[in-house]
Amino acid sequence: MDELKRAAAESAVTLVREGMIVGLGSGSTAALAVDAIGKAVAQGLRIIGIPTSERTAAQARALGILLSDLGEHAEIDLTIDGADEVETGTLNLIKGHGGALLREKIVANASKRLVIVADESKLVARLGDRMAVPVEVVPFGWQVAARRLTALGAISALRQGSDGKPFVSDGGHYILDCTFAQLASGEALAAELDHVVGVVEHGLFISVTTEVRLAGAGGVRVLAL
Ligand code: A5P
Repeated sequence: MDELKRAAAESAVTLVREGMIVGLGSGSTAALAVDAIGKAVAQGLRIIGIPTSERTAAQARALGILLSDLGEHAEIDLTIDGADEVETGTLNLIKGHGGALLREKIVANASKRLVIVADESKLVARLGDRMAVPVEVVPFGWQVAARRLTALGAISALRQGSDGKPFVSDGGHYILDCTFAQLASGEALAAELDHVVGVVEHGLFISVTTEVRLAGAGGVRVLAL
């Protein structure tokens, strides 16, 4: 599995060019892309990275990748990130099982190109087939948001950290992992989640993917609309 992730990640890194502003994704597959960018930087490539999490920022710094932020660079040339699910046909995504969905979505929306790297186990016929939808909520009154999500058909679980306490995102928020018995349309659900008070952001990434580099036994396939 790691070799598939590496193949997808390295294939996407071939798109990185001298002088680019590059969004650096989060999660185990994106981390392999950051490793590969780090190697290229060590060999002289000059790029500026915009990290999507504190963890990725620490990894990138350790590899000598120059970092900046969206205040300095509001437009990103290329972002390479992972996904929890990729929907066949739409290339819509579920992201956020690593807990970085808010910064990932902001960086994705600031990017001219979003290239998703994944092994083929992430490809699904419909979003929600295998994974819950992570929903990031403000800790204050999170139960109110949870009740509204239940009314929308979700079975929600407050994500726990390894210490048994609620997981806290880089932005200081909680995450509710929401399972929907029938998720007819990711797009329609995303529009509903956008209006729940207390929800900061959700892990449905609609119409933002430029291409997916999907690794399987036969090699790396490029999926684009
Ligand atoms: C991080 O918040 C996520 O969106 C990740 O991109 C996603 O969970 C994929 O991670 P893996 O590459 O580790 O499966």
